[in-house]
Amino acid sequence: MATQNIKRRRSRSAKLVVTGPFDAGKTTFIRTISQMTVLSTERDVSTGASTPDSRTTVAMDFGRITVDSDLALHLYGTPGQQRFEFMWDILAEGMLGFVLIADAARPESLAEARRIRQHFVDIADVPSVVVINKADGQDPGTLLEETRTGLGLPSRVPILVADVRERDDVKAALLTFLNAVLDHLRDQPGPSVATGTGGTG
Ligand SMILES: Nc1nc2c(ncn2[C@@H]2O[C@H](COP(=O)(O)OP(=O)(O)O)[C@@H](O)[C@H]2O)c(=O)[nH]1
Ligand SMILES: [Mg+2]
Repeated sequence: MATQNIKRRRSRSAKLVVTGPFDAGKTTFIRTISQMTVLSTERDVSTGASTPDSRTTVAMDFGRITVDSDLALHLYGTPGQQRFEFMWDILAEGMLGFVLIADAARPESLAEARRIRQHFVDIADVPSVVVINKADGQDPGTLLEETRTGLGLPSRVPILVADVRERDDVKAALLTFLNAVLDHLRDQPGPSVATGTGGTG
């Protein structure tokens, strides 16, 4: 049988969590860039007496993008409603990092974005990038400054303005994230000199 080489050629995948406040653009981000049909678990939002007029993700969105022949990014969008917050920890397990989407059309959601960011930072010391969505004509410089301040973002965390409906913008966000991963690896202590202990050969 000539299947051995095929079995050995193992391509890697990495998990990227896409999070942010309700309606910020998480599902759109994943739909814009994913190469496969996005698996979404959206339901109508129940807002008490009013009729449902929008949809929200109740468990997760899942999408996938190939970075090169050896690496695929698996994108997991978090649910927005508080009663599904238990999903955050499940989705965060083993993540390479996360994208936080801020909503420039609703500056009051910044406090919520900050709380969400803190939740993921507490789970793992991983690289992240902040994407400011729905800028729609607002001054980018001001937005970048105010969002960084509002989130209490450390200078090492990159932040950019994007329209997540645009493929090039989402690509730019993912490239910024991957560069942050490289920076993060550079900052880690180098690999210890392995001299055979513990190796299984
Ligand atoms: N004006 C504007 N609307 C956007 C933008 N990105 C997404 N939306 C809209 O915002 C709504 C919520 O987006 P969605 O991706 O479902 O948000 P989620 O709750 O974070 O998953 C949808 O109706 C999108 O079409 C943007 O850049 N500008
Ligand atoms: Mg959603």
